[in-house]
Amino acid sequence: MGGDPAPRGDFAVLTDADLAAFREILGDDNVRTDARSLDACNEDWMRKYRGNAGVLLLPARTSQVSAILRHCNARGLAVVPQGGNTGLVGGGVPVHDEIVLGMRRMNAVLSVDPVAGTVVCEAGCVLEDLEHALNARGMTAPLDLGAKGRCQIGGNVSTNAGGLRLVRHGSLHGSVLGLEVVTADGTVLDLVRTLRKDNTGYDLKQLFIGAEGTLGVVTKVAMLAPRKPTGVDVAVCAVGSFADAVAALRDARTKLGDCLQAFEFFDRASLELVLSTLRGARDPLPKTKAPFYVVTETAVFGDGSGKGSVTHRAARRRVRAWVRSLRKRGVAIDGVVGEDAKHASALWNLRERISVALKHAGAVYKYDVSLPTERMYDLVVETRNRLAASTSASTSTSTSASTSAASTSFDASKVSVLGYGHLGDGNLHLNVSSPDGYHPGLEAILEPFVYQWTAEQRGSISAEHGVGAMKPRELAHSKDEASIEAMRRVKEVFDPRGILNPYKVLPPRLTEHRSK
Ligand code: FAD
Ligand code: 2HG
Ligand code: ZN
Repeated sequence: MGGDPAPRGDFAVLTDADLAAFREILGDDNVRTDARSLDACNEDWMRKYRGNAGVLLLPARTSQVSAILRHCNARGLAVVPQGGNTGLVGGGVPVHDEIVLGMRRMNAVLSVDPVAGTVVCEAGCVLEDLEHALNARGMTAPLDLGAKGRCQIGGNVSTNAGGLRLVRHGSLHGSVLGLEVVTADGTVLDLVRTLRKDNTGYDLKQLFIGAEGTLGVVTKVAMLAPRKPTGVDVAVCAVGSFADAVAALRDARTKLGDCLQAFEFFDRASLELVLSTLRGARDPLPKTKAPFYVVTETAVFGDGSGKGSVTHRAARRRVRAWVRSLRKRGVAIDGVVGEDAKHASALWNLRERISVALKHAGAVYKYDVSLPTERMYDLVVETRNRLAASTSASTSTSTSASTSAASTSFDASKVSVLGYGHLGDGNLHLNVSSPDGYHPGLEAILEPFVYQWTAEQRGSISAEHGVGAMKPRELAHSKDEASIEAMRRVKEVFDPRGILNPYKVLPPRLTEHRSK
């Protein structure tokens, strides 16, 4: 969990006068202090991080966000912006008693332009609701993730969420065209534009994409909304090694080319967990017990009547032929292509719902890393080896740091190490599932090992989930000190009193460490 939580900063404590000021801005109903509201906003999706906020504020307009921040900044009250609270690094919940600013009432889709292929919406719009609104106009959102039923566009932008179709759409740094942001003192930055081209100096919006609520509160988002495919095909192939999974990716890039929307993988341990945990999940290839599986999604556009356009039926034939050719050349052991939308969605679920299956299985240590594609799975193997070594060492008399921690008693035989992720993006999700709960001995085996190993490969310790409360003290594994210092100076520009999402993203300065 990245060690002990950061000590509380020198922020003001919430008073009745503050609550009265918030009621003046929002009305009584939207200043929540009841146990139910506070429980829900104080704890994260994984139930790993828990804060102690005394109030949840629910603004409905940018002017209200601005008035709230103006008050908090003047008073020195810390604030954590919260979207759908599906984040996986503890960024969206308080660490201590920060005020929670929930964005769910700001959920309108403001405009859709099918000709330009753009959409403008409020930050609290749930991704799936936006997707439905766009689908009705023959369009789609430029990202998709397993949390779509709950996560919000503002949260997606603030984490620079990657998701399942980054292979097609690229990152939000490219898809977001404009933002409206309220900075710490209540200043509203109107950066909402739907222009494709706008070279008028510094591209300020980029700073807020992936800032995890530490620089400002995102209130509106303008982004690209590509054409919705007229048909998609999902295939799952069983492969005999991770090298074959990479070979299949290489092959897909050349043979499926522009149609490729997603290229994902999961290992046997992930499949078994999903099959044993989620109701209705079925082995896609029951005759094969493969160590790895790859999932592809391909899209077809148009109805086949235009020049160069193909029908969905022809596109599906092409995918089937590709899967056959992988088998013939020994790259894949077996493969299946979704017969219809229901079958395709069942295949996707095997990959998309691994996180949900893990949640059912108990506590989980999550590592979300970018690595050179060929070496991605080595981290999973090395983590398993390390765990196995610590188990055997803990029964002997060894006194190494990790061993002595481990021997303080967690049952390593119950711990499982899973590897899956966005193979097409070089993004591994290493998950270590511990049915008996979080344990300092287990954590000592995993950290800082995972971060150091990733840094040695010049990878990133956060590919897509962000830094949050989990990794500020690990940031130096992916950024040099000069870059971290530049980030601190940017923070001072937009939030000089440091009230916005303190304890997240930026590591404390060494002097701050010493003085505490
Ligand atoms: P929250 O969790 O509420 O907040 C996340 C961060 O953004 C916090 O730091 C918060 O302070 C800040 N924030 C939220 N809203 C605002 C705002 N309006 N203005 C400023 N700051 C704000 N992530 C991926 O990248 N790819 C995936 O494939 C993926 N799959 C997931 C699957 C599941 C089942 C789950 C539970 C999570 C998954 N995630 C994934 C992680 C998570 O869904 C994303 O990080 C998502 O973008 C978070 O959105 P949210 O609205 O829930 O934000
Ligand atoms: C995914 O790709 C998400 O499924 C979640 O990013 C990954 O839970 C995780 O580790
Ligand atoms: Zn992911």
